[in-house]
Amino acid sequence: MTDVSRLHVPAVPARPGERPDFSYVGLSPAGAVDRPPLDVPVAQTVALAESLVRVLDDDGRALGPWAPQLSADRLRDGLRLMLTTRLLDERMQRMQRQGRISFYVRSFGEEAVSVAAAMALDPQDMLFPSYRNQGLHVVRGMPLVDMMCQMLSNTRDMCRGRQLPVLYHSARLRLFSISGNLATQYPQAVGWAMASAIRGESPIAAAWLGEGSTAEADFHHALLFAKVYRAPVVLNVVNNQWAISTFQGFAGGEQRSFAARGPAVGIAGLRVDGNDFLAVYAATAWAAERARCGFGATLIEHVTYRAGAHSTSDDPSRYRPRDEYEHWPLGDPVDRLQRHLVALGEWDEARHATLLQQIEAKITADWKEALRHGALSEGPKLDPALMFDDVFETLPEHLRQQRDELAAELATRRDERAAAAAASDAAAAAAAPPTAAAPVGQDGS
Ligand SMILES: Cc1ncc(C[n+]2csc(CCOP(=O)(O)OP(=O)(O)O)c2C)c(N)n1
Ligand SMILES: [Mg+2]
Repeated sequence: MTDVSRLHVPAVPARPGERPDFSYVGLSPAGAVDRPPLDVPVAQTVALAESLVRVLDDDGRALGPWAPQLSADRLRDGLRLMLTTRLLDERMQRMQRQGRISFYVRSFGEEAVSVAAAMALDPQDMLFPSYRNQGLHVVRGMPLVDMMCQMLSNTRDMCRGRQLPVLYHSARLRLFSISGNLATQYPQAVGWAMASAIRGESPIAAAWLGEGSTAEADFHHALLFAKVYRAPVVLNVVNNQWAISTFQGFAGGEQRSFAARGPAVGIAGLRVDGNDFLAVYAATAWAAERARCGFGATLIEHVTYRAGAHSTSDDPSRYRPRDEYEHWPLGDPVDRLQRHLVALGEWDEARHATLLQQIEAKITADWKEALRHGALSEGPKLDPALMFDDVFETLPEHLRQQRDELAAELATRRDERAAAAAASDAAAAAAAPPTAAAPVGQDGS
């Protein structure tokens, strides 16, 4: 008999030292899920939201109705962009450990979620990323130097030192500024999409958040507005199984998928293998086309795994088995696309090794260039007075006072430094041995 007075607490599948257990992840074989027409009634997407759209099988073959028709060049682009994202990620993680940048968030293991989606969308579409979507910026062509300068908070930082590392933006590339406050990008994306529809324009919006962030009220408000106004938006939930140390079951992932929340409120839902480049590409293209045709929003759940720590401030060995990623049933997104290209006869080990070398060399050169604009402990520094700019058209009196006080303080410090430098120069000159022009003894001493 069930004890109704007992509170249900979702069980974590495995803690440190225990055997990883992913039996809770519902899988479908590659190619098994139907691809409905774009005008499919929302209620008929319930099954799609509970199954798993997969294209690539374990042998690297592309199967079934979702397999997108992509040229070998396009597939190689996808591989190059995912590898660029991954190697940048590895380098920045190391730079944080060396104390060169203050903080970093990796997207390791989740590269396909961002890279394939950005490639499937139109360059005019407006993207509202989370902090774990580096691949979106890489695909849109944000210079790696710009991303690095943002992480260094240096003189070329687009955020002028006002944001945590990884919260980049680019109005030109249509990449909305990333907020550290979870889920704010969802209502912003829906509002942007509504505005695009009101103006009769074709660009759509796309937003990403983690499964843990679906607990935020912003997620629910956004879904309601998107449903009511059939906003042209693609809403992505990246289910990487963890929200810092909190397992996806606590975010509501038990029994029903996150994608099922779409049809629950009247939005099409799709659950997709997030480590399958081709499946993410096809699902995004389908949802984008639906939105552009006026059939409304789609909620896509990308099933993936956060292969690294939450951030450089986290130690996952405290709360999950160390070898969990090795047991993840959906494999590694980069390996899987590579295997597909090899199976097609369009890639080999030698080309792969050359590509890795080229990307590493570019990252090294870009990092050197970024450092010229300043680092945490050396090089040019941002002017602290910048903190008063860009918020108010006319600076309020109390802030004007603070700015003046800061200017006076900085001037005093500059004078003190100059005086100290002059004093030390004079002391050095006094202690210096006589020059060749005045050898010892020649002046009578
Ligand atoms: C409104 C808000 N609440 C809490 C936090 C602290 N916080 C930062 S990231 C995070 C976990 C988010 O997990 P998830 O949404 O699954 O995204 P993931 O990090 O896995 O990509 C939390 C709780 C925050 N930044 N903002
Ligand atoms: Mg998560």
